[in-house]
Formats: sequence, C-alpha cells, structure tokens
Amino acid sequence: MHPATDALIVIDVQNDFCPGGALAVQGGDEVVGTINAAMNDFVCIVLTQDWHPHDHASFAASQGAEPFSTAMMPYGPQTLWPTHCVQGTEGAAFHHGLRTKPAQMVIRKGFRPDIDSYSAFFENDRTTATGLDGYLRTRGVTGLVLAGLATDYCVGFSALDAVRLGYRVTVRLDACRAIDLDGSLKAMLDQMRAAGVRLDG
Ligand code: VGL
Ligand code: ZN
Repeated sequence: MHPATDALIVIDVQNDFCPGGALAVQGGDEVVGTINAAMNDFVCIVLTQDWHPHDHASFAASQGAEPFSTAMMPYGPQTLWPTHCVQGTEGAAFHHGLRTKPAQMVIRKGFRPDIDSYSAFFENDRTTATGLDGYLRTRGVTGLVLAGLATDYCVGFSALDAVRLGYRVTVRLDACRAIDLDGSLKAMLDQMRAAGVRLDG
C-alpha cells in the first residue's frame, strides 16, 4: 500500500485510444488489468479523460489537413489528430474494463475549442491550468504514479509538468502504451529521464 501522500493518475484509458478506436494505440487495452490491480495500492486515485468538442482545433478535419501533419497554433506547433474523444461519444468513454468506482476525481481536458491539452496539469500553451495541481495539493499529495495512454503524449507531458510542479514522479511503463510518431517515444523517454522521472516496469 502506498501512503496517502501518493496518488495514482490514470491517463486517458478511453475507447478511442484502444484497438478499434479513432486514435488507437497499439496494445492500448493491455494496460487495463495492470491499472485495475494498481488501484488497490492507492488511497488517492484520479482518472483523466480527453474531452474534445466535435470541431476541436487539434483535429485534422477541422483544419482541412491530413491526420498526423503539423499545424502552427498561436501557442506553437501542434500535431493534427484524427477526430477522437468527442465529448459524450462512446469513443470518449473509459474502456469498459477499467475500474472507475475507486477513482475520486475525473479531470477532463482538451475541452477548449482552440487549444489542445496533452498534460493533465496544463494545456498545450503550458500556462492554462486544468486544476489538478490544486486538487492534489489540497489533498496533501506529493508523489505521483502515472499510467495509461499514451506514453509519448499525455502520460509524458503530464509527467514532465508534474516534475516542474515539484512532485516526485514515477511512470509505470508496464501500464502504458505509446503512439510512437516519428521517434516520439524515444524522445519522450529521454526527456523524462533527464527531468528526473522514475521509469518503472
Ligand atoms: C492523446 C493525442 C491526442 C493522448 C490525446 O492521450 O496521449 N494523444 N489527444
Ligand atoms: Zn486528444
């Protein structure tokens, strides 16, 4: 059992990131059993949910561009994704095998039409807060264990922001799967190691 000062943060284990989904991550559904088991070891459990309007700026279709191309946004370069995790759709729902009852907080992100949010803490402008930091601080949490989808995007950006905010951070690689676009997995693993994220599993 982890002390109450540690939280398990489960990132985006949603149908669209699992096989058959709109932005399927290879083996995405394989993380479910490991994450369900890990929930037994934590007092504080948070789920995140990618939660976009249907015409979100990060969607290739909204920009008349090819999926996986890059667009310049006011906040910097942004990968354009296939339409995914649209609010209220089955694709945005949690994988049906994921235990959701033990979670005390669900943080939704990416709901502002013009800005994407990979990290559970800050949107892609790196300054608009999601509120998760305040929630964890007021619960006295100082250590985080991250798992979910995808290693090289939402898990990785969350881990880097968490270190920046002063948390001790572990990423459970055995409970994560990656998109791996143009070497993005190796780049993110290198960045996480350099930032002091503990890579486990
Ligand atoms: C994610 C790309 C777009 C993720 C979310 O959960 O890693 N990746 N939206
Ligand atoms: Zn998204």
